[in-house]
Amino acid sequence: MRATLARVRTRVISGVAVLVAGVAVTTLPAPQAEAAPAGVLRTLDWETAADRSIPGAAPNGFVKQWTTGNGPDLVASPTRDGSAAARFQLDVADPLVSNGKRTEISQPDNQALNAERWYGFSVNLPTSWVHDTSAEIVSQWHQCDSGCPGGSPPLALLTDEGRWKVDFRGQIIDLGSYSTGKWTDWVFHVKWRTDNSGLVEVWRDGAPVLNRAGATHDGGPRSPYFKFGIYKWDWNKGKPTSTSQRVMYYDALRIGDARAAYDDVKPGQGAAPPSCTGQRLNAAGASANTSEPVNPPANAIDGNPATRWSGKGFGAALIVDLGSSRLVCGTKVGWHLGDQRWNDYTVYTSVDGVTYAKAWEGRSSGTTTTPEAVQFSGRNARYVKIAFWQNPQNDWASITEAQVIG
Ligand SMILES: [Ca+2]
Ligand SMILES: [Ca+2]
Repeated sequence: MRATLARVRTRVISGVAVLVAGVAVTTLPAPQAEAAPAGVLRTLDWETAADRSIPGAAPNGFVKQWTTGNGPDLVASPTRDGSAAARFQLDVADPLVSNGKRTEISQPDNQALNAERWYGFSVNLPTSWVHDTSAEIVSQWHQCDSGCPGGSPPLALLTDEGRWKVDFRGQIIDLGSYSTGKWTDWVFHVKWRTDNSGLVEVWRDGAPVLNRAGATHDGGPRSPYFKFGIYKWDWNKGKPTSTSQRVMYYDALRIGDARAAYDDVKPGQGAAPPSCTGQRLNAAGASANTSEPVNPPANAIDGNPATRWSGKGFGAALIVDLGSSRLVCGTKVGWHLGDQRWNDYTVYTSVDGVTYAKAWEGRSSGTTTTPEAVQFSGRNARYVKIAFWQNPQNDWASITEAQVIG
């Protein structure tokens, strides 16, 4: 019986091109086939072409709750599994969606009464997820909309004051500090009941962190439905906050029913995420904040060691555009007269070309004109900026070739 219930997902042969932010095109590797065990009602790990509907539309079986033009995007890095994950962004200036500041993907309000459900998913809060005086929800279970008591969601996973917290029917349960720049795995097991037969169990990174028996919601003709993404209620009415933007990643969602077990929905079941390859990534273009007209930025990515970009002064910077976000793990930079003088420089990476993070800082050898490799921890980036500070001979940055390494 269990075998007949198992659903084998469609094998997809080719990769799929995805419109990102209405401009850039990301080409992700080909999705792989997966078999879902009995009891797993839905897997959403963005590894099938059918599920790669964002940012335009919600995946099949879900509802869109984001502002057009600023919804969840697909990214190739970081991923919890396979070759894609969802990136959620919410800005303080975003318009209200469903009466709130939110970027969420929601189940429809059609969940069966007294349902038993397993929810497995993984959340990656990047290093930009700094402490804020204002909390935010990253997953929530909302009471049904019609004929229901209303009010706050009976269950929510949130970040507040640098900590993971669960809001269970108005009781805030502190689960300890959160870590950024890594995936955190979550499994929630809920028996949606209004009497003592209810249950909430929660695991973080495989360890049990919460177990509460008793009623799990306040009633109504249906069980609560699941939503995930970013919801920041203090932004609804302009309450004080110390951030203006939140970005996070989400992957490996599995929703199971009473036939499922922990292992059926836990994250980490899919293919391994991409790792650093050491291979050069193709550049789509180059720009700079200052350039000598005869030595333009494009000369630094033309593959010709005899041509160069030159920019004058402390902070002269070359920016290599990869065309789409990729896993970036290093650079190779060749300096004009690099065998005669060293150069101090900093490598920054950026997803959007606006906000940059430092990836590496140091000094070239001064002993070679061959591009010299530097490595840093892999991160998702479309833009790589090489900022020059000084050399011992003059105040010119002169780069013959700038390569970005995956
Ligand atoms: Ca994935
Ligand atoms: Ca060149």
